[in-house]
Amino acid sequence: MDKMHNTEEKQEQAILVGADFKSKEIIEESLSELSGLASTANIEVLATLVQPLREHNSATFIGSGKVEELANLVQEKNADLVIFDEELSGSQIRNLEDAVNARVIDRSMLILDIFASRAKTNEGKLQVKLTQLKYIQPRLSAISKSYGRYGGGVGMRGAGETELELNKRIVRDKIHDLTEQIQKLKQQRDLMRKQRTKNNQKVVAIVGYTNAGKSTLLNALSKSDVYADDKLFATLDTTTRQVCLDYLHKFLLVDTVGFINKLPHEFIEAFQATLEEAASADLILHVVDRSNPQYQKHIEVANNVLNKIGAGNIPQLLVYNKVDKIENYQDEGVFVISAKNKINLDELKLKITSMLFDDINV
Ligand SMILES: Nc1nc2c(ncn2[C@@H]2O[C@H](COP(=O)(O)OP(=O)(O)OP(=O)(O)O)[C@@H](O)[C@H]2O)c(=O)[nH]1
Ligand SMILES: [Mg+2]
Repeated sequence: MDKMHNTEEKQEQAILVGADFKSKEIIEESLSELSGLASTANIEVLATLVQPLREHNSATFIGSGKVEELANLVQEKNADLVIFDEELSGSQIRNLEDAVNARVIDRSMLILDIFASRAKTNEGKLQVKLTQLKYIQPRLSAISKSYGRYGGGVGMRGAGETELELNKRIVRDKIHDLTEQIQKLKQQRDLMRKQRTKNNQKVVAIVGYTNAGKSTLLNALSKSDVYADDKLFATLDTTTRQVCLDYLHKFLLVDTVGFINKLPHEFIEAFQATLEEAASADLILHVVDRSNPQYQKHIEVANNVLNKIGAGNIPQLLVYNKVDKIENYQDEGVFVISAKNKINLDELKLKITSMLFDDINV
């Protein structure tokens, strides 16, 4: 049982829907990731529905025949939740709920729900709440109607926790208030960064897809004990540790929140303060779970986010992690490690240091 969630809470049972202009295989791959997100949020997946789209139905996202199929499936399986893998508008949520007679949420709402249960620091919590409220704002009437009908549950935890809070003015005021609080924290971070630059402190940011092994690597390189887990989005708060090659060559290593495909764009706005740690680093250590069949897609997603936050031009060291899980790994000319089994980590430390300091060569 996920200790972050209330154990008294009834486990929700859901049907997942993947509908996109992509091929059936790509939709299914994305649905299997959605399924992983669902189980992270303690949701039982009863069935999945796949529809390669030719056109969007503006009212219900999927076509009317598929809506009927979904409604039947909901009834047959006795599901209480439907999760779409694509972003839905407020009116699509409302129309779909009317048609299928169950609560409807989308991938972003699920991701934000997981974020809400993971954030531990004050800054992390503020940023998650701001992202949620920004996401809810344009969908407010549909979401408050849904709340009135079905009550809370996954997708609603952490943001507007009561029907009363799902009020236009309250949401707007909260967004304003949170933005101000985050701005203050950002100023503190800026100050700390200036101090680091003054002291000529080198900073290395570990970035990558969620579950790549970033926190495990931070722990292994700095011999510390940051929470690492086989769950999506185990880390939502930045942690910084010092790593020393010798007393002259040291750097700060920053762990960051993991990236995922189809991350809501509100995330980047709200997490700006945290992501700036990566955007202002001297080196990006891009960690990849090489044992995941989707690893190339993961690299692409991470690079897209890095570009969006203005970190696209920072020197980057790509490392393939979890090579211990691959039988007969063939050298692909990329630095390979196992953070968990501590393979190649001294070499990695030396490589990083050589990229940061001119007087170290490898
Ligand atoms: N087999 C194997 N497992 C690893 C390796 N590195 C990390 N893991 C496992 O992968 C899972 C995820 O590791 P984390 O360090 O939490 O990953 P993360 O990138 O910080 O994930 P988020 O914070 O959720 O984005 C954990 O169960 C780790 O034990 C490795 O080299 N080999
Ligand atoms: Mg982590």
